[in-house]
Amino acid sequence: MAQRPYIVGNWKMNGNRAMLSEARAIDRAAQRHMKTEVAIAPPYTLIHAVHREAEQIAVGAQDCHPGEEGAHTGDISATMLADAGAKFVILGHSERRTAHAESNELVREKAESVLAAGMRVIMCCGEDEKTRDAGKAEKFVLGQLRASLPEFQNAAEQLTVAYEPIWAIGTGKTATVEDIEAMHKAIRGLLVELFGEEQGGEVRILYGGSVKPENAREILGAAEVGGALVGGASLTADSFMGIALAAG
Ligand code: G2H
Repeated sequence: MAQRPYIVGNWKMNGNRAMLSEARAIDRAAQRHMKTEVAIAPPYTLIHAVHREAEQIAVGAQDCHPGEEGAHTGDISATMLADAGAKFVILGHSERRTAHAESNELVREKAESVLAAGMRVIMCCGEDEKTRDAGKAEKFVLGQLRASLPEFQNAAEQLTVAYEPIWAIGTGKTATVEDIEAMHKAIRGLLVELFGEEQGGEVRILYGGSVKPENAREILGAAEVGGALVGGASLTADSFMGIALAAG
């Protein structure tokens, strides 16, 4: 059965309690537009508050520690996030792979802890501009995914992949529809190889990188694009739901 388009807001390090009004507005709008699955990943400090208020949208986190508990000052475990109401965790975002030197192995360990805590994984992947210019984007992205993905009992339900070319993140640049389709098809091939035709064929593959209401229809209409991971344009209900409405 085909899954609904999935539009996920990644608030990154933005948002305070005043932003809860945007989360409420997103939730109300999502109740009126059930054709699209809508979710937001606010900073840790807002997860429980959004969870308490939201009736329709799911709330998730932007990262977690791979361990369950212990002497890890400043870290948050997957079980703590689930306890706060999170239903999914974004992992392997390029901003974490770069600024926190996260390896594929560490990302895979984190994914295992998210699954053990009963949550879903949104696994990010993407190449930098140098890799694309060298014609090695597909090889790089598939290698990154292969090394970052753990085993899944039910990949179609537990896993979402987000393809985010690094050079398109927060820059206003977007990949061409042809580039997006080519990469998403290559990712689909890998998912089918890893998880079989039925499960691998149903995993949603999101596009991320400067998605906004103005370009959403074109991007979301591309082959194998199952939704979007949205940063800057998810910070207001108006622009975020503009994207969700374009999805379905
Ligand atoms: C890519 C995206 C969300 P933005 O990082 O993950 O952010 O839409 O601001 O490019």
